[in-house]
Amino acid sequence: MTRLVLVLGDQLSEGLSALRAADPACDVVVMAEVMAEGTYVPHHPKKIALVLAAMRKFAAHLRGQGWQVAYRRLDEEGAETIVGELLRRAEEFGAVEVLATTPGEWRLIRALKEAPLTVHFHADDRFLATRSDFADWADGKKQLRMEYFYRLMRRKTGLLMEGDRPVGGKWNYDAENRKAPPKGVDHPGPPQFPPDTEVEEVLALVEARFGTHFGHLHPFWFATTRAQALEALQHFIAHALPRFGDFQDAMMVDERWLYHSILSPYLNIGLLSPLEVCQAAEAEWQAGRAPLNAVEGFIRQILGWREFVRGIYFLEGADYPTRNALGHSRALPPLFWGAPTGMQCLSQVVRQTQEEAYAHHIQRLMVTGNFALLAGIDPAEVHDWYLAVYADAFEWVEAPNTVGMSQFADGGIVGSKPYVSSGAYIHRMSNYCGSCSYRVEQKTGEGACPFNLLYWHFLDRHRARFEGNPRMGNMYRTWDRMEAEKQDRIIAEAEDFLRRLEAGEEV
Ligand code: FAD
Ligand code: DLZ
Ligand code: SF4
Repeated sequence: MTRLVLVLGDQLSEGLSALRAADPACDVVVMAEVMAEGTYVPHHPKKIALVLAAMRKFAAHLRGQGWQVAYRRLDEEGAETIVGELLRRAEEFGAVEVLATTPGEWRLIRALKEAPLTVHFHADDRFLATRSDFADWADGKKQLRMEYFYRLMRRKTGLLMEGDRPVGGKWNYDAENRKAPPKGVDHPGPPQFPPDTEVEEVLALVEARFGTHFGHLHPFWFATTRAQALEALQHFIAHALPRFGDFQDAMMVDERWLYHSILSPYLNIGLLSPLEVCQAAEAEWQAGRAPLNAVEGFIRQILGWREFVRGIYFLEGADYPTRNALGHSRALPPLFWGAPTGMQCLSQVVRQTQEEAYAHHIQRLMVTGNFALLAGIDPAEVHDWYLAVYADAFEWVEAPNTVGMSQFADGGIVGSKPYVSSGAYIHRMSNYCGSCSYRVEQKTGEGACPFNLLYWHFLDRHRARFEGNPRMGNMYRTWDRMEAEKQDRIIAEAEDFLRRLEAGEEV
Protein backbone atom coordinates (compact mmCIF):
# COMPACT_ATOMS: atom_id res chain seq x y z
CA MET A 1 0.00 0.00 0.00
CA THR A 2 1.19 3.50 -0.83
CA ARG A 3 2.69 5.46 2.04
CA LEU A 4 3.20 9.21 2.12
CA VAL A 5 6.69 10.57 2.75
CA LEU A 6 6.59 14.05 4.26
CA VAL A 7 9.43 16.41 3.30
CA LEU A 8 9.29 19.80 5.06
CA GLY A 9 10.80 23.08 3.90
CA ASP A 10 13.84 22.64 6.16
CA GLN A 11 14.37 18.99 5.24
CA LEU A 12 15.80 19.44 1.76
CA SER A 13 18.53 16.83 2.04
CA GLU A 14 19.03 13.92 -0.30
CA GLY A 15 19.75 11.37 2.42
CA LEU A 16 16.81 12.42 4.63
CA SER A 17 15.85 9.60 7.02
CA ALA A 18 12.20 9.50 5.85
CA LEU A 19 13.34 9.12 2.24
CA ARG A 20 15.75 6.37 3.20
CA ALA A 21 12.91 4.49 4.86
CA ALA A 22 10.64 4.78 1.82
CA ASP A 23 10.37 3.02 -1.52
CA PRO A 24 10.30 5.20 -4.65
CA ALA A 25 8.51 2.43 -6.52
CA CYS A 26 5.33 2.72 -4.46
CA ASP A 27 5.53 5.58 -1.94
CA VAL A 28 4.66 9.22 -2.67
CA VAL A 29 6.65 12.21 -1.43
CA VAL A 30 4.42 15.02 -0.12
CA MET A 31 5.72 18.57 -0.16
CA ALA A 32 3.42 21.49 0.51
CA GLU A 33 3.63 25.25 0.43
CA VAL A 34 1.07 26.33 3.03
CA MET A 35 0.04 29.69 4.47
CA ALA A 36 0.25 28.40 8.04
CA GLU A 37 4.03 27.89 7.84
CA GLY A 38 4.56 31.35 6.41
CA THR A 39 2.42 33.13 9.00
CA TYR A 40 2.65 31.41 12.41
CA VAL A 41 5.10 34.22 12.92
CA PRO A 42 5.38 36.91 10.23
CA HIS A 43 8.47 35.50 8.53
CA HIS A 44 10.75 37.81 6.60
CA PRO A 45 9.77 37.68 2.88
CA LYS A 46 13.36 36.72 1.92
CA LYS A 47 13.17 33.73 4.27
CA ILE A 48 9.83 32.56 2.84
CA ALA A 49 11.18 32.95 -0.71
CA LEU A 50 14.33 31.00 0.19
CA VAL A 51 12.33 28.11 1.63
CA LEU A 52 9.73 27.95 -1.16
CA ALA A 53 12.24 28.29 -4.01
CA ALA A 54 14.54 25.67 -2.48
CA MET A 55 11.53 23.35 -1.92
CA ARG A 56 10.52 23.59 -5.59
CA LYS A 57 14.03 22.85 -6.77
CA PHE A 58 14.42 19.97 -4.36
CA ALA A 59 11.11 18.48 -5.58
CA ALA A 60 12.41 18.62 -9.16
CA HIS A 61 15.62 16.95 -8.00
CA LEU A 62 13.66 14.14 -6.32
CA ARG A 63 11.54 13.61 -9.43
CA GLY A 64 14.75 13.35 -11.42
CA GLN A 65 15.76 10.54 -9.10
CA GLY A 66 12.58 8.63 -9.77
CA TRP A 67 10.37 9.73 -6.88
CA GLN A 68 6.72 10.55 -7.36
CA VAL A 69 6.29 13.94 -5.69
CA ALA A 70 2.86 15.34 -4.84
CA TYR A 71 3.79 19.01 -4.57
CA ARG A 72 1.34 21.74 -3.63
CA ARG A 73 2.24 25.28 -4.70
CA LEU A 74 0.79 28.07 -2.62
CA ASP A 75 -1.29 29.37 -5.55
CA GLU A 76 -2.79 25.95 -6.28
CA GLU A 77 -5.80 24.38 -4.65
CA GLY A 78 -5.04 22.70 -1.35
CA ALA A 79 -5.12 22.91 2.42
CA GLU A 80 -3.36 25.64 4.36
CA THR A 81 -1.61 23.50 6.95
CA ILE A 82 0.90 20.66 6.69
CA VAL A 83 -1.49 18.21 8.35
CA GLY A 84 -4.37 19.40 6.13
CA GLU A 85 -2.28 18.69 3.05
CA LEU A 86 -1.29 15.26 4.35
CA LEU A 87 -4.94 14.39 4.89
CA ARG A 88 -5.84 15.57 1.41
CA ARG A 89 -3.05 13.51 -0.15
CA ALA A 90 -3.91 10.50 2.01
CA GLU A 91 -7.38 10.51 0.50
CA GLU A 92 -6.04 11.09 -3.01
CA PHE A 93 -3.60 8.17 -2.83
CA GLY A 94 -5.59 5.91 -0.50
CA ALA A 95 -2.80 6.07 2.08
CA VAL A 96 -3.00 5.88 5.87
CA GLU A 97 0.67 5.75 6.81
CA VAL A 98 3.10 8.64 6.75
CA LEU A 99 6.88 8.48 7.02
CA ALA A 100 8.28 11.67 8.53
CA THR A 101 11.69 12.87 9.61
CA THR A 102 11.00 14.36 13.05
CA PRO A 103 10.40 18.10 12.55
CA GLY A 104 12.65 20.68 14.23
CA GLU A 105 9.80 22.30 16.08
CA TRP A 106 7.60 20.94 18.89
CA ARG A 107 4.59 22.69 17.30
CA LEU A 108 4.75 20.51 14.18
CA ILE A 109 5.67 17.34 16.06
CA ARG A 110 2.52 17.80 18.15
CA ALA A 111 0.38 18.51 15.07
CA LEU A 112 1.61 15.33 13.37
CA LYS A 113 1.07 13.25 16.50
CA GLU A 114 -2.49 14.52 16.81
CA ALA A 115 -3.32 13.93 13.12
CA PRO A 116 -5.75 11.11 12.30
CA LEU A 117 -2.99 9.29 10.42
CA THR A 118 -0.36 6.73 11.37
CA VAL A 119 2.83 8.76 11.38
CA HIS A 120 6.16 6.90 11.65
CA PHE A 121 8.82 9.29 12.92
CA HIS A 122 12.40 8.80 11.82
CA ALA A 123 15.16 10.57 13.75
CA ASP A 124 16.63 13.57 11.99
CA ASP A 125 20.19 12.28 11.61
CA ARG A 126 21.53 15.30 9.73
CA PHE A 127 23.26 16.30 12.97
CA LEU A 128 26.53 15.16 14.47
CA ALA A 129 25.03 14.29 17.85
CA THR A 130 21.84 12.29 18.20
CA ARG A 131 19.22 13.41 20.70
CA SER A 132 20.12 10.45 22.89
CA ASP A 133 23.88 11.22 22.64
CA PHE A 134 23.08 14.61 24.09
CA ALA A 135 20.67 13.30 26.72
CA ASP A 136 23.29 10.72 27.85
CA TRP A 137 25.97 13.40 28.11
CA ALA A 138 23.63 15.76 30.00
CA ASP A 139 22.37 13.08 32.37
CA GLY A 140 23.23 13.82 36.00
CA LYS A 141 25.14 17.05 35.24
CA LYS A 142 24.28 20.03 37.41
CA GLN A 143 25.28 22.49 34.70
CA LEU A 144 25.57 21.93 30.98
CA ARG A 145 28.53 23.73 29.46
CA MET A 146 29.03 23.89 25.72
CA GLU A 147 32.82 23.70 26.03
CA TYR A 148 32.77 20.17 27.50
CA PHE A 149 30.16 18.93 25.06
CA TYR A 150 32.27 20.38 22.25
CA ARG A 151 35.33 18.39 23.40
CA LEU A 152 33.25 15.24 23.34
CA MET A 153 32.16 16.07 19.80
CA ARG A 154 35.76 16.72 18.73
CA ARG A 155 36.67 13.27 20.00
CA LYS A 156 33.60 11.70 18.39
CA THR A 157 34.25 13.18 14.94
CA GLY A 158 38.06 13.33 15.07
CA LEU A 159 37.89 16.92 13.79
CA LEU A 160 41.10 18.85 14.63
CA MET A 161 42.39 15.94 16.71
CA GLU A 162 45.76 14.22 16.96
CA GLY A 163 44.83 10.94 18.55
CA ASP A 164 43.10 11.91 21.78
CA ARG A 165 44.62 15.41 21.91
CA PRO A 166 43.43 18.62 20.25
CA VAL A 167 45.74 19.81 17.47
CA GLY A 168 47.92 22.71 18.58
CA GLY A 169 47.56 21.64 22.21
CA LYS A 170 44.46 23.75 23.03
CA TRP A 171 40.77 23.00 22.59
CA ASN A 172 39.71 26.59 22.18
CA TYR A 173 41.41 29.62 20.59
CA ASP A 174 38.71 32.15 21.45
CA ALA A 175 41.13 34.46 23.22
CA GLU A 176 42.64 35.22 19.78
CA ASN A 177 39.23 35.84 18.21
CA ARG A 178 38.14 39.10 19.74
CA LYS A 179 39.87 41.77 17.70
CA ALA A 180 38.28 45.20 17.35
CA PRO A 181 36.96 46.13 13.88
CA PRO A 182 39.57 46.19 11.12
CA LYS A 183 40.39 49.41 9.24
CA GLY A 184 38.78 48.06 6.10
CA VAL A 185 37.18 44.83 4.94
CA ASP A 186 38.83 43.18 1.93
CA HIS A 187 36.06 40.61 1.41
CA PRO A 188 32.95 41.32 -0.67
CA GLY A 189 30.71 38.98 1.31
CA PRO A 190 28.83 35.89 0.19
CA PRO A 191 28.31 35.04 -3.49
CA GLN A 192 24.99 36.29 -4.79
CA PHE A 193 22.87 34.13 -7.10
CA PRO A 194 20.63 36.12 -9.45
CA PRO A 195 17.08 34.72 -9.49
CA ASP A 196 16.25 32.46 -12.45
CA THR A 197 12.72 32.20 -13.89
CA GLU A 198 11.62 29.71 -11.24
CA VAL A 199 12.87 31.89 -8.39
CA GLU A 200 11.24 34.94 -9.99
CA GLU A 201 7.90 33.10 -9.90
CA VAL A 202 8.35 32.46 -6.20
CA LEU A 203 9.30 36.08 -5.59
CA ALA A 204 6.09 37.30 -7.29
CA LEU A 205 4.04 34.91 -5.15
CA VAL A 206 5.77 35.94 -1.92
CA GLU A 207 5.32 39.61 -2.80
CA ALA A 208 1.60 39.06 -3.33
CA ARG A 209 0.98 36.91 -0.23
CA PHE A 210 3.51 38.15 2.33
CA GLY A 211 4.41 41.60 1.04
CA THR A 212 3.21 43.25 4.27
CA HIS A 213 5.65 41.31 6.46
CA PHE A 214 8.66 43.17 7.85
CA GLY A 215 11.65 42.83 5.53
CA HIS A 216 12.77 43.57 1.99
CA LEU A 217 12.25 40.86 -0.60
CA HIS A 218 14.54 42.45 -3.18
CA PRO A 219 17.31 42.06 -4.07
CA PHE A 220 16.99 38.30 -3.56
CA TRP A 221 20.28 36.47 -3.96
CA PHE A 222 20.26 33.37 -1.75
CA ALA A 223 21.40 29.99 -3.05
CA THR A 224 18.38 27.76 -3.62
CA THR A 225 20.04 24.49 -4.70
CA ARG A 226 22.67 22.27 -3.15
CA ALA A 227 25.08 23.06 -6.01
CA GLN A 228 24.80 26.79 -5.30
CA ALA A 229 25.11 26.26 -1.55
CA LEU A 230 28.32 24.30 -2.17
CA GLU A 231 29.58 27.23 -4.22
CA ALA A 232 28.82 29.53 -1.27
CA LEU A 233 30.76 27.17 1.00
CA GLN A 234 33.79 27.15 -1.30
CA HIS A 235 33.66 30.93 -1.60
CA PHE A 236 33.70 31.35 2.18
CA ILE A 237 36.48 28.81 2.66
CA ALA A 238 38.69 30.42 0.04
CA HIS A 239 38.04 34.09 0.77
CA ALA A 240 36.82 34.70 4.33
CA LEU A 241 37.78 31.79 6.57
CA PRO A 242 41.40 32.88 7.12
CA ARG A 243 40.19 36.09 8.79
CA PHE A 244 36.99 34.69 10.33
CA GLY A 245 38.57 34.18 13.74
CA ASP A 246 40.21 37.56 14.17
CA PHE A 247 37.09 39.60 13.49
CA GLN A 248 34.38 37.20 14.58
CA ASP A 249 32.99 39.61 17.18
CA ALA A 250 33.56 42.89 15.31
CA MET A 251 30.74 45.15 14.04
CA MET A 252 31.02 47.98 11.52
CA VAL A 253 28.72 50.62 10.07
CA ASP A 254 27.34 49.46 6.70
CA GLU A 255 29.51 46.30 6.71
CA ARG A 256 27.06 43.42 6.86
CA TRP A 257 29.17 40.39 6.27
CA LEU A 258 32.71 41.04 7.51
CA TYR A 259 34.32 37.57 7.42
CA HIS A 260 31.24 35.56 8.38
CA SER A 261 30.12 32.60 6.32
CA ILE A 262 26.38 33.31 5.85
CA LEU A 263 25.97 29.55 5.61
CA SER A 264 23.40 29.07 8.40
CA PRO A 265 20.35 29.34 6.09
CA TYR A 266 21.75 26.57 3.88
CA LEU A 267 22.78 24.38 6.79
CA ASN A 268 19.40 24.80 8.45
CA ILE A 269 17.25 23.95 5.42
CA GLY A 270 19.44 20.96 4.63
CA LEU A 271 21.33 22.05 1.51
CA LEU A 272 24.65 21.60 3.34
CA SER A 273 25.62 19.11 6.01
CA PRO A 274 27.44 20.23 9.16
CA LEU A 275 30.13 17.58 8.77
CA GLU A 276 31.03 18.55 5.22
CA VAL A 277 31.26 22.22 6.24
CA CYS A 278 33.55 21.41 9.18
CA GLN A 279 35.68 19.09 7.07
CA ALA A 280 36.09 21.73 4.37
CA ALA A 281 37.36 24.16 7.03
CA GLU A 282 39.69 21.58 8.57
CA ALA A 283 41.16 20.77 5.13
CA GLU A 284 42.01 24.43 4.67
CA TRP A 285 44.01 24.43 7.90
CA GLN A 286 45.72 21.16 6.93
CA ALA A 287 46.72 22.73 3.61
CA GLY A 288 48.23 25.68 5.48
CA ARG A 289 45.82 28.19 3.93
CA ALA A 290 43.90 29.17 7.08
CA PRO A 291 45.18 29.64 10.65
CA LEU A 292 44.14 27.38 13.49
CA ASN A 293 42.39 30.13 15.49
CA ALA A 294 40.05 30.79 12.53
CA VAL A 295 39.38 27.16 11.71
CA GLU A 296 38.91 26.03 15.31
CA GLY A 297 36.65 29.04 16.02
CA PHE A 298 34.52 28.28 12.97
CA ILE A 299 34.27 24.54 13.63
CA ARG A 300 33.36 25.22 17.28
CA GLN A 301 30.30 27.23 16.18
CA ILE A 302 28.95 24.30 14.19
CA LEU A 303 30.25 21.25 16.02
CA GLY A 304 29.86 22.88 19.43
CA TRP A 305 27.17 25.56 19.59
CA ARG A 306 24.87 24.36 16.84
CA GLU A 307 24.72 20.81 18.19
CA PHE A 308 24.60 21.97 21.82
CA VAL A 309 21.59 24.26 21.36
CA ARG A 310 19.70 21.56 19.48
CA GLY A 311 20.38 19.16 22.33
CA ILE A 312 18.99 21.68 24.84
CA TYR A 313 15.87 22.38 22.75
CA PHE A 314 14.83 18.74 22.66
CA LEU A 315 15.99 17.93 26.18
CA GLU A 316 14.06 20.79 27.75
CA GLY A 317 10.73 20.09 26.08
CA ALA A 318 7.91 21.94 24.37
CA ASP A 319 7.48 24.63 27.03
CA TYR A 320 11.06 25.89 26.62
CA PRO A 321 10.22 28.81 24.30
CA THR A 322 7.63 30.15 26.78
CA ARG A 323 9.98 30.45 29.76
CA ASN A 324 10.42 33.78 31.48
CA ALA A 325 12.75 33.31 34.45
CA LEU A 326 13.30 37.05 34.96
CA GLY A 327 9.60 37.94 34.75
CA HIS A 328 10.08 40.47 31.96
CA SER A 329 6.87 41.82 30.46
CA ARG A 330 7.48 45.02 28.48
CA ALA A 331 6.17 45.01 24.90
CA LEU A 332 8.67 44.83 22.05
CA PRO A 333 9.17 48.45 20.99
CA PRO A 334 8.48 49.60 17.41
CA LEU A 335 12.19 50.24 16.76
CA PHE A 336 12.56 46.45 16.33
CA TRP A 337 10.23 46.79 13.35
CA GLY A 338 12.21 49.63 11.81
CA ALA A 339 10.81 52.70 13.63
CA PRO A 340 13.45 55.43 13.74
CA THR A 341 15.91 55.54 16.63
CA GLY A 342 18.91 57.69 17.39
CA MET A 343 20.77 54.63 18.72
CA GLN A 344 23.11 53.89 15.85
CA CYS A 345 23.92 50.31 16.89
CA LEU A 346 20.25 49.30 16.97
CA SER A 347 19.46 51.24 13.85
CA GLN A 348 22.28 49.50 11.93
CA VAL A 349 21.39 46.00 13.07
CA VAL A 350 17.64 46.38 12.52
CA ARG A 351 18.13 47.94 9.08
CA GLN A 352 20.48 45.20 8.00
CA THR A 353 18.04 42.60 9.33
CA GLN A 354 15.22 44.24 7.39
CA GLU A 355 17.25 44.31 4.18
CA GLU A 356 19.07 40.98 4.36
CA ALA A 357 17.25 38.74 6.89
CA TYR A 358 20.75 38.42 8.39
CA ALA A 359 22.79 39.72 11.29
CA HIS A 360 25.83 38.04 12.73
CA HIS A 361 26.04 36.51 16.17
CA ILE A 362 27.39 39.47 18.13
CA GLN A 363 24.90 41.82 16.49
CA ARG A 364 22.06 39.50 17.58
CA LEU A 365 23.49 38.90 21.05
CA MET A 366 25.08 42.16 22.11
CA VAL A 367 22.99 44.76 20.28
CA THR A 368 19.33 43.72 19.80
CA GLY A 369 19.44 40.92 22.40
CA ASN A 370 21.34 42.95 24.99
CA PHE A 371 18.93 45.86 24.54
CA ALA A 372 15.82 43.67 24.87
CA LEU A 373 17.19 42.04 28.01
CA LEU A 374 18.28 45.27 29.67
CA ALA A 375 14.94 46.90 28.81
CA GLY A 376 12.99 43.97 30.28
CA ILE A 377 11.13 43.01 27.09
CA ASP A 378 8.83 39.96 27.27
CA PRO A 379 11.06 37.09 26.07
CA ALA A 380 8.14 35.50 24.20
CA GLU A 381 7.92 38.62 22.03
CA VAL A 382 11.68 38.66 21.57
CA HIS A 383 11.56 34.98 20.58
CA ASP A 384 8.82 35.59 18.01
CA TRP A 385 10.82 38.47 16.55
CA TYR A 386 14.02 36.45 16.09
CA LEU A 387 12.06 33.50 14.71
CA ALA A 388 10.43 35.78 12.14
CA VAL A 389 13.19 38.03 10.92
CA TYR A 390 16.21 35.80 10.22
CA ALA A 391 16.50 33.55 7.17
CA ASP A 392 18.20 30.89 9.29
CA ALA A 393 15.59 30.90 12.08
CA PHE A 394 14.02 27.55 12.94
CA GLU A 395 12.84 27.01 16.48
CA TRP A 396 15.28 24.25 17.51
CA VAL A 397 18.20 26.66 17.00
CA GLU A 398 16.54 30.03 17.48
CA ALA A 399 14.81 29.39 20.82
CA PRO A 400 17.86 28.29 22.85
CA ASN A 401 19.83 31.19 21.42
CA THR A 402 17.12 33.75 22.13
CA VAL A 403 15.23 32.50 25.17
CA GLY A 404 18.35 30.95 26.69
CA MET A 405 21.60 32.57 25.66
CA SER A 406 20.31 36.03 24.90
CA GLN A 407 17.39 36.63 27.31
CA PHE A 408 18.35 34.36 30.23
CA ALA A 409 14.67 33.41 30.30
CA ASP A 410 15.57 29.74 30.87
CA GLY A 411 17.14 30.72 34.19
CA GLY A 412 20.69 29.78 33.20
CA ILE A 413 20.55 26.54 31.22
CA VAL A 414 22.35 27.75 28.08
CA GLY A 415 24.50 30.40 29.75
CA SER A 416 25.78 30.66 33.30
CA LYS A 417 25.30 34.44 33.36
CA PRO A 418 23.27 36.91 31.34
CA TYR A 419 24.93 38.52 28.31
CA VAL A 420 24.55 42.14 29.35
CA SER A 421 26.86 45.06 28.74
CA SER A 422 26.97 48.81 28.87
CA GLY A 423 27.87 50.85 25.80
CA ALA A 424 31.58 50.22 26.45
CA TYR A 425 31.47 46.71 24.95
CA ILE A 426 29.67 47.87 21.80
CA HIS A 427 32.16 50.71 21.51
CA ARG A 428 35.12 48.35 21.81
CA MET A 429 33.83 45.86 19.26
CA SER A 430 32.32 48.27 16.70
CA ASN A 431 32.64 51.65 15.09
CA TYR A 432 28.92 52.39 15.63
CA CYS A 433 29.32 54.86 18.47
CA GLY A 434 31.26 57.41 16.40
CA SER A 435 28.14 58.21 14.34
CA CYS A 436 25.53 57.83 17.08
CA SER A 437 23.36 60.62 18.43
CA TYR A 438 24.20 59.42 21.94
CA ARG A 439 27.64 59.59 23.55
CA VAL A 440 29.04 56.30 24.70
CA GLU A 441 31.45 57.74 27.23
CA GLN A 442 28.65 59.68 28.93
CA LYS A 443 27.11 57.86 31.89
CA THR A 444 24.22 60.17 32.77
CA GLY A 445 22.55 63.37 31.61
CA GLU A 446 21.44 64.62 28.20
CA GLY A 447 22.92 62.41 25.46
CA ALA A 448 24.12 59.59 27.73
CA CYS A 449 24.22 56.23 25.94
CA PRO A 450 21.03 54.34 26.94
CA PHE A 451 22.99 51.09 27.35
CA ASN A 452 24.96 52.79 30.15
CA LEU A 453 21.76 53.57 32.04
CA LEU A 454 19.92 50.33 31.36
CA TYR A 455 22.89 48.15 32.29
CA TRP A 456 22.89 49.35 35.89
CA HIS A 457 19.10 49.36 36.03
CA PHE A 458 19.13 45.67 35.04
CA LEU A 459 21.76 44.72 37.63
CA ASP A 460 20.02 46.71 40.32
CA ARG A 461 16.54 45.28 39.70
CA HIS A 462 17.84 41.69 39.51
CA ARG A 463 20.26 41.97 42.41
CA ALA A 464 18.71 39.18 44.45
CA ARG A 465 19.18 36.71 41.62
CA PHE A 466 22.62 37.68 40.38
CA GLU A 467 24.73 39.14 43.17
CA GLY A 468 25.80 35.68 44.34
CA ASN A 469 26.90 34.67 40.82
CA PRO A 470 30.71 34.46 41.00
CA ARG A 471 31.00 35.71 37.41
CA MET A 472 29.05 38.86 38.28
CA GLY A 473 30.65 39.86 41.56
CA ASN A 474 32.83 42.54 39.93
CA MET A 475 29.82 44.22 38.37
CA TYR A 476 28.08 44.55 41.73
CA ARG A 477 31.27 45.74 43.44
CA THR A 478 31.60 48.52 40.84
CA TRP A 479 27.96 49.50 41.35
CA ASP A 480 28.35 49.48 45.13
CA ARG A 481 31.38 51.75 44.95
CA MET A 482 29.33 54.46 43.20
CA GLU A 483 27.98 57.30 45.29
CA ALA A 484 24.32 56.88 46.22
CA GLU A 485 23.42 60.12 44.48
CA LYS A 486 24.91 58.90 41.20
CA GLN A 487 23.15 55.57 41.53
CA ASP A 488 19.84 57.35 42.08
CA ARG A 489 20.43 59.50 39.02
CA ILE A 490 21.19 56.47 36.84
CA ILE A 491 18.08 54.62 38.00
CA ALA A 492 15.85 57.66 37.54
CA GLU A 493 17.20 58.34 34.04
CA ALA A 494 16.90 54.67 33.07
CA GLU A 495 13.29 54.69 34.24
CA ASP A 496 12.58 57.79 32.28
CA PHE A 497 14.08 56.14 29.18
CA LEU A 498 11.93 53.02 29.73
CA ARG A 499 8.84 55.14 30.19
CA ARG A 500 9.49 56.88 26.87
CA LEU A 501 10.18 53.55 25.18
CA GLU A 502 6.90 52.16 26.49
CA ALA A 503 5.00 55.24 25.39
CA GLY A 504 6.23 54.60 21.84
CA GLU A 505 8.35 57.76 21.74
CA GLU A 506 11.40 57.80 19.48
CA VAL A 507 14.51 57.00 21.52
P1 FAD B 1 29.17 32.24 11.17
O1 FAD B 1 29.57 33.31 12.11
O2 FAD B 1 29.89 32.17 9.88
O3 FAD B 1 29.27 30.85 11.97
C1 FAD B 1 29.34 29.60 11.29
C2 FAD B 1 28.16 28.72 11.61
O4 FAD B 1 28.17 28.36 12.97
C3 FAD B 1 26.80 29.32 11.37
O5 FAD B 1 26.43 29.22 10.01
C4 FAD B 1 25.90 28.49 12.28
O6 FAD B 1 25.44 27.34 11.63
C5 FAD B 1 26.83 28.11 13.41
N1 FAD B 1 26.60 28.89 14.61
C6 FAD B 1 27.30 29.96 15.05
N2 FAD B 1 26.85 30.36 16.25
C7 FAD B 1 25.82 29.56 16.56
C8 FAD B 1 24.93 29.47 17.67
N3 FAD B 1 25.01 30.30 18.72
N4 FAD B 1 23.97 28.54 17.64
C9 FAD B 1 23.87 27.68 16.60
N5 FAD B 1 24.68 27.70 15.53
C10 FAD B 1 25.65 28.62 15.52
N6 FAD B 1 21.55 30.69 14.41
C11 FAD B 1 20.75 30.02 13.55
O7 FAD B 1 21.24 29.24 12.74
N7 FAD B 1 19.40 30.24 13.55
C12 FAD B 1 18.80 31.11 14.41
O8 FAD B 1 17.60 31.27 14.38
C13 FAD B 1 19.63 31.82 15.32
N8 FAD B 1 19.09 32.71 16.19
C14 FAD B 1 19.89 33.38 17.05
C15 FAD B 1 19.31 34.28 17.96
C16 FAD B 1 20.10 34.96 18.85
C17 FAD B 1 19.47 35.90 19.85
C18 FAD B 1 21.49 34.76 18.86
C19 FAD B 1 22.36 35.48 19.83
C20 FAD B 1 22.09 33.89 17.96
C21 FAD B 1 21.31 33.18 17.05
N9 FAD B 1 21.86 32.27 16.14
C22 FAD B 1 21.03 31.58 15.29
C23 FAD B 1 23.30 31.96 16.16
C24 FAD B 1 24.15 32.81 15.20
O9 FAD B 1 23.87 34.17 15.39
C25 FAD B 1 23.95 32.42 13.75
O10 FAD B 1 24.11 31.03 13.59
C26 FAD B 1 24.97 33.10 12.84
O11 FAD B 1 24.90 34.49 13.01
C27 FAD B 1 24.71 32.72 11.41
O12 FAD B 1 25.51 33.48 10.54
P2 FAD B 1 26.72 32.86 9.77
O13 FAD B 1 26.28 31.67 8.98
O14 FAD B 1 27.39 33.96 9.00
O15 FAD B 1 27.60 32.36 10.95
C1 DLZ C 1 9.70 28.26 7.22
C2 DLZ C 1 8.76 27.56 6.30
C3 DLZ C 1 7.92 28.31 5.47
C4 DLZ C 1 7.95 29.78 5.45
N1 DLZ C 1 7.02 27.70 4.66
C5 DLZ C 1 6.98 26.36 4.61
C6 DLZ C 1 6.04 25.69 3.76
O1 DLZ C 1 5.23 26.30 3.07
N2 DLZ C 1 6.06 24.34 3.77
C7 DLZ C 1 6.92 23.61 4.53
O2 DLZ C 1 6.91 22.39 4.46
N3 DLZ C 1 7.80 24.23 5.33
C8 DLZ C 1 7.84 25.57 5.40
N4 DLZ C 1 8.71 26.19 6.25
C9 DLZ C 1 9.56 25.36 7.13
C10 DLZ C 1 8.78 24.85 8.36
O3 DLZ C 1 8.23 25.95 9.06
C11 DLZ C 1 9.72 24.03 9.24
O4 DLZ C 1 9.83 22.78 8.65
C12 DLZ C 1 9.21 23.85 10.65
O5 DLZ C 1 9.22 25.07 11.31
C13 DLZ C 1 10.05 22.84 11.44
O6 DLZ C 1 11.37 23.31 11.62
FE1 SF4 D 1 24.84 52.14 20.73
FE2 SF4 D 1 25.38 53.68 22.86
FE3 SF4 D 1 27.21 53.35 20.96
FE4 SF4 D 1 25.02 54.77 20.46
S1 SF4 D 1 26.61 55.28 21.92
S2 SF4 D 1 25.96 53.23 19.12
S3 SF4 D 1 23.48 53.67 21.66
S4 SF4 D 1 26.40 51.77 22.31
